[in-house]
Amino acid sequence: MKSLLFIADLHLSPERPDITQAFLQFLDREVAQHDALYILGDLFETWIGDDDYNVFTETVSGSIKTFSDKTPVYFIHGNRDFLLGERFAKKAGMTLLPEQHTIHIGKKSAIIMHGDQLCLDDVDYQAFRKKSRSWWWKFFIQLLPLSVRRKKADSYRMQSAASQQAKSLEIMDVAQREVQRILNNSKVDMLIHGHTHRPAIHQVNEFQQRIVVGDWYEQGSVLTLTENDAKLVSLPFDASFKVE
Ligand SMILES: [Mn+2]
Repeated sequence: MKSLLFIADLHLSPERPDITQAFLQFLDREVAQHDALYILGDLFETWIGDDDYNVFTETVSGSIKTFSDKTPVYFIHGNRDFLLGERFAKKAGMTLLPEQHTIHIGKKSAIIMHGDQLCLDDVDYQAFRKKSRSWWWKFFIQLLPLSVRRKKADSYRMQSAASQQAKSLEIMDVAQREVQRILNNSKVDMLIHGHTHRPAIHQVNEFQQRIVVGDWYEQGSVLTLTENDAKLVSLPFDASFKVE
């Protein structure tokens, strides 16, 4: 039967080789076992441009390429890696998708996204998001030397960590009214996203579910979707790491 895999929020970085290792093992074991892999954003902890390549990024792109030679890989940008571009995607054999995309599996349909756009109550973040996703902002930022971009990314990460501590959990979670609006307007069976790091399958109403894929901070989180079933598993970073 057709099966699709979904992951999000791996936040890969050279500082956390254990997560990278778990991801590479995951790719190795799941290759050619499913019909597609969807990466729903924040694959990387930071991404300052496709011109910033090194042993770490080459290892990751090479491993995704080996996987995508057998199984298609689709990527939706997260709030950490929205500067990831066609050049890296091509190298990894991934297809970039728009920030909101509808997929079909058998008779079922799902809207997929990173999920940061659902957090409407985080007003400061939404303002930054609007600016930073504009073509002119991306264009000008990529003209800056890598060292300057790196400094900006570091200071943005520190600022956002500090402001997150001051914000309530409700503000940083999805706004239910936005979930309702999207589900009402579309009539899909599922809304699938990451970003909030709160893995769960929510029954929003009689017919529609919201599925949140978890992060990879202390364990892996993988959603396997077939026409009849949605299975969300959390898997430890060790040899037992296997999706059924
Ligand atoms: Mn995110």
